Amino acid sequence: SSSYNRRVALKMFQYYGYNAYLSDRLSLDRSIPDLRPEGCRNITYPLNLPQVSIVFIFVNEALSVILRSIHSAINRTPSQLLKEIILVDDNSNNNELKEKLQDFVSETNSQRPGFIKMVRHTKQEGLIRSRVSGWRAATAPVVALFDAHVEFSVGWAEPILQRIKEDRTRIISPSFDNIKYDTFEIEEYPLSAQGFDWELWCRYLNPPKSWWHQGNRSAPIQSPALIGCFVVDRLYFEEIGLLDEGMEVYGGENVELGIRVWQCGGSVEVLPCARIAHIERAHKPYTEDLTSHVRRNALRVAEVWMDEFKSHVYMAWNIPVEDAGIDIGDISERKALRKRLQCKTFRWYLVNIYPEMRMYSDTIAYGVLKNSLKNELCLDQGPDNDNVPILYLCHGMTPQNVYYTSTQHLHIGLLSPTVDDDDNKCLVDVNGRPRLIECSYAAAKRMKLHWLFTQGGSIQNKKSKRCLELVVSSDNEFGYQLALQKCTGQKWFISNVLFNKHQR
Ligand SMILES: [Mn+2]
Repeated sequence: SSSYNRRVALKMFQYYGYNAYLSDRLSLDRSIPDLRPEGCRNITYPLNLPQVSIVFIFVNEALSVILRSIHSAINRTPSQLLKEIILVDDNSNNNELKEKLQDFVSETNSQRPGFIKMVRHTKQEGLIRSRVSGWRAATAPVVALFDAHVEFSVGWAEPILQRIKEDRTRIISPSFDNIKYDTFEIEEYPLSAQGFDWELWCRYLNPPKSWWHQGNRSAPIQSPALIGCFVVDRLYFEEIGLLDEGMEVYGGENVELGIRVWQCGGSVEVLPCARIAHIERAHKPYTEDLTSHVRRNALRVAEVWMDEFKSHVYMAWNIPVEDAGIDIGDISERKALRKRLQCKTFRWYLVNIYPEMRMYSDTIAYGVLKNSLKNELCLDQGPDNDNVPILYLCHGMTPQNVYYTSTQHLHIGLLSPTVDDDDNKCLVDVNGRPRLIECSYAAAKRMKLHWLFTQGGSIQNKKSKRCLELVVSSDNEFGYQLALQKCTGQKWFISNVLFNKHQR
């Protein structure tokens, strides 16, 4: 019955993070729209391009989704260029990935011996070591490392293989479109470079101005980092240090690779003519708490690669730079790698490769901000669409992030990662009321956004002389509300004070 089918479909959705019930009913050989920009279709490529091994990694993925990834790889890669397909099963526990997948592999290999290789982990190693396992099994001169929930667009391989043939130190990402997790329709994404924020979550970026100025939509887009799937010269990948295998589960490895390749003499680019559709799952299958793994991996990147900017990562995660209480594992090998490759500084990388990244070097204190009158309450940005800061029970998540700068600004909430999204909120005295206003706007309008504050002291507006204080309020569920008033000597404490040597 249809209500039975709906229940099955819902269960499958909850398990996989996409509509696997629908996927099981779609053709494995379906075509997807050709979304390449103008100019890509009439490029001719040399006949002697290097061969590629395509690696698909997965854990508890729907069989039909894996098979569609494989079918589309075979259907849309010129057969003389596709040497082999490598499947890395990161210790999945769903049964259809055992016998049924093995049957498919055996049948394919009976016609083309050794064409599909199967690597199975006997314990879960996470996405990062899974990609490296796939690379280890690969034998073609070029390796493409992908998730197993993708569909290749026509002509995806040739432009990538040509760019790598020209220069083996280029690491290439295709341009991504989205396969909608509920309907499996293809959604076109705008052409983008790939970067990250200060927590080191990856994000799409508007391509650099120089690219727009060329006026050629098929030209490679220089990219600060990688979203996660990429194509690389097999031996160069080893020379440059593979991925950081000391990272666990998920996240950060793509950012680390991008930073490392640039700092150590290679480059990263996204090719508009190579397009791949990818399912952005509603949730990921690895673990309940991805965030703690992403954070740990991010701290490894900060400690090995970011020099004096490592504090930015700690600030973004709102944890102390010293004694954060997070075991990031052994990083001595990665530090030795950096030394051996004689890599450039992170400052060089920021200035030359990722100028869109916003620097916060003027931050002198950060964390949650508490008043000694009521220790369990924290300053909080309040409801999203409001500009009124509030007091709320301390939870230490993004809405309670506070940053105090040497320019005497108090930023509340998320730090904008790039210079393009100019939406940092500053605490401002607006007619005697505390308000949150975009810092750049408040500065341009010469509003009262400068505050005098030292640890354990008052927070006093430099111009109005009013202090940010707590006043008793019976309407408020916590018994207090924020006010700007004549200073009575209330004391404020912020979790982390940076002793910045430029400060003195
Ligand atoms: Mn994915």
